[in-house]
Amino acid sequence: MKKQIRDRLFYRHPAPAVDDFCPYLMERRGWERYSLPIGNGFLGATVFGRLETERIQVTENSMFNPYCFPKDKRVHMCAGGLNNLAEILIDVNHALATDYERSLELESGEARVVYRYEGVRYRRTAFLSYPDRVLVMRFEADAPGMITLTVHPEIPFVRDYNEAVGDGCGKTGEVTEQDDRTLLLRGVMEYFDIHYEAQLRAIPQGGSVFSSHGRLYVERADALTLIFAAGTNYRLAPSVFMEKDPKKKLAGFPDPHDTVTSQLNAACEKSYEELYRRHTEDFGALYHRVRLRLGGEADAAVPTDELLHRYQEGRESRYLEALLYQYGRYLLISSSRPGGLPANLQGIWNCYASAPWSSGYWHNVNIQMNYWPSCIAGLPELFLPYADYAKAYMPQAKAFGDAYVAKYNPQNLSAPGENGWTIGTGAWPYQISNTLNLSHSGPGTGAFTSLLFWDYYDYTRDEAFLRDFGYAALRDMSVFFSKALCEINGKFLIKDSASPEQRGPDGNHYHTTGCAFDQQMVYENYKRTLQAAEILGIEEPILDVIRSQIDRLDPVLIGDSGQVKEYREEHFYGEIGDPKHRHISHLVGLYPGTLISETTPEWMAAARVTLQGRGDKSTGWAAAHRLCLWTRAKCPERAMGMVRSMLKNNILENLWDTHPPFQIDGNFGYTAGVSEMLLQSQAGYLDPLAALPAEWSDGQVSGICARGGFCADLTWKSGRLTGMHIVSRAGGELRVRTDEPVQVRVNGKRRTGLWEDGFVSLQTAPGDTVDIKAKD
Ligand code: FUC
Repeated sequence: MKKQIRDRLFYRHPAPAVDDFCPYLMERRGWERYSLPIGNGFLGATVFGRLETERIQVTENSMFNPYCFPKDKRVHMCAGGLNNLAEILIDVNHALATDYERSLELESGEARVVYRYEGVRYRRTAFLSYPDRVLVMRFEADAPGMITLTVHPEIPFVRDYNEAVGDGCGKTGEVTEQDDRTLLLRGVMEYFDIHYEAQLRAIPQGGSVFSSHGRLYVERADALTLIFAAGTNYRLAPSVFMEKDPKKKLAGFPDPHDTVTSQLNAACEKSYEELYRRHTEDFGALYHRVRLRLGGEADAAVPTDELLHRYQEGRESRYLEALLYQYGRYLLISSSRPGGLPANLQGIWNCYASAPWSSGYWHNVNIQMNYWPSCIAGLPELFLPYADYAKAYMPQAKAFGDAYVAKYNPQNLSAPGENGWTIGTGAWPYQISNTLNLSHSGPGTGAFTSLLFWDYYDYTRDEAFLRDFGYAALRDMSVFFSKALCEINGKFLIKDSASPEQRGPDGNHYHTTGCAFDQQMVYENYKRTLQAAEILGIEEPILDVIRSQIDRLDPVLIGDSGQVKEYREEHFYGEIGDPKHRHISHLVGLYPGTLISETTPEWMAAARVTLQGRGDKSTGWAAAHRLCLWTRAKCPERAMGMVRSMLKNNILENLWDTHPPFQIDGNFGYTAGVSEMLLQSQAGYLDPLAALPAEWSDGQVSGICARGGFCADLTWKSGRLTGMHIVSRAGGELRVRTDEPVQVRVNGKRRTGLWEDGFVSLQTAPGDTVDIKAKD
């Protein structure tokens, strides 16, 4: 039997030390390039695999200061934002080890280090357990009594430089001994009065342990388990967003001590083997839903950094392309779990005092991109943290809706809370921004967001979600637009409107009326609201307003270059703004929206002109967006060009995507785009191998999902679909595009007459399986 390869990243050397602790500069080489991330949606950790002093850096996503432009010019571009919780340093003193390997095991969610030192084989394993909510670090050796080490965790950025600036963003923190084997890390982030706590316990097998001066000394153990639990007094609740006084946002929420203590104690009652089993079962159940093989598996034997460098020199690797796909899924499983906060701009990993762009939730493309792969790549429930976040900020977003309508269209103002909701670009666990004073992105950002709720429903057909939250979110966004649109010459247009981050000739952000981004997003939201109302059997007055406005939005206008116009007033491509801008917001109706498709061939042709004009050369997430767009535009070789370009230009040695700096949106956008190269379903049917490039002529994917609640396995050879196995989870009509006639089996039984004019069509019941096979 062929040896099963494992999806893993591995290296023959520890993460090199390159100015790891420099808080002022966005130092990019050390932490973000070489450390390996693990996470459980509550905590993230990066593992360095070092031999002298191991470094495991831990992030907790509620440890925030406000985002602000610093008075201190030494800070890169912003101060505040997400803060580093802890650096767990472990003196091992094995500098002269041999046979070294460190790895990130994607299938089981663990970071491993193995090596030989003075004839003894050592092995370290670290994972962040979702079921047990703890970080587990295990040290083993193949000879007894060989584990001797010192653990000395640090709380970074205490006496923060911000204090000197006087902005109230101080951080206190102290490491003390709780008992002879447990350390306590406690402190306060002063601005939002965040109380944080972590406990770290050593459980040696054999040997001894004692604590002193904030350190744990382990001597001559046969094996050692370190267990780390952490939390803050943060709770995701509407009051956090509504409360204006930063010091009162968390008022009344319990100190984390009791929860952290019980999490630690509960984990310590379990054996290491049990903790490991519970973690790997949980992680693997999500990870194994999708499998992708594009060939080139011999490359699995090459260290990841070497494979990447080879690729960058022109020796491409189908294996690496598939691995990067799975890595996006791995990162989502690690950074976005029900009950936790959503994945931020860096997922759940940050070593700085001032994270790049504060590790915020940026709503003019970044946060949406984070969740684009969730449903199609078989991880729909990992989107729920964002839905929970939205539920919590909704009262504030509605208050912003009231303020917007009162300011710009007072004649349309209804009672407070009845003007719909709106959200600006910047958002964090403690506040969201409004659309009141237009800066660089129009109010379409709100519908860019609500589309996520529709897509979650459309893939899962989770009607309870639609009934309980999705519909209200879509409807209330429509209510907002119905009050915000201005009737101008028979059209309904957003005014003032802005295509994200574009600037006009004066160098300022360009403000206009009815730009394509805003109009397309209004259209998408209106359309989804009507569809959702029909599904739920709802009829209410707002639906008539939508019906009267939806055909007068001009969401797509074609210009003199044959392009989709970014602005109504533009004639030729690129006439206004930067023609090569990283944002490509006038194509949101192509992806993630569905307004521009093969059923609108003129618009589709215009979208290609625009994509061509924008150019493929771009930064991290923007390259990923181009990948998604070329894929929807059904240009497989252009999509492949973006796959190649991302691996050559935007991927770091640990396979994180860089903008620069590291932003995780690019990783997620890559996974979303590659998924759609293999299967699309936005046009009312499944389109297998929708944008399959020649380079991927043979392959297989299993567990990839489609709208309508379908899940599919695909096999193809020489660019031709040879087999497809579909499970209908929700029942309903199934249509599959296959240009050639095929054989069809439903629940194992041969059925004829289902293929006609390039489509297999049939009604399915929940649980039905459909097998489609090419005729030989
Ligand atoms: C958007 C982008 C920037 C950056 C930031 C986090 O504003 O335009 O390039 O990615 O988000």
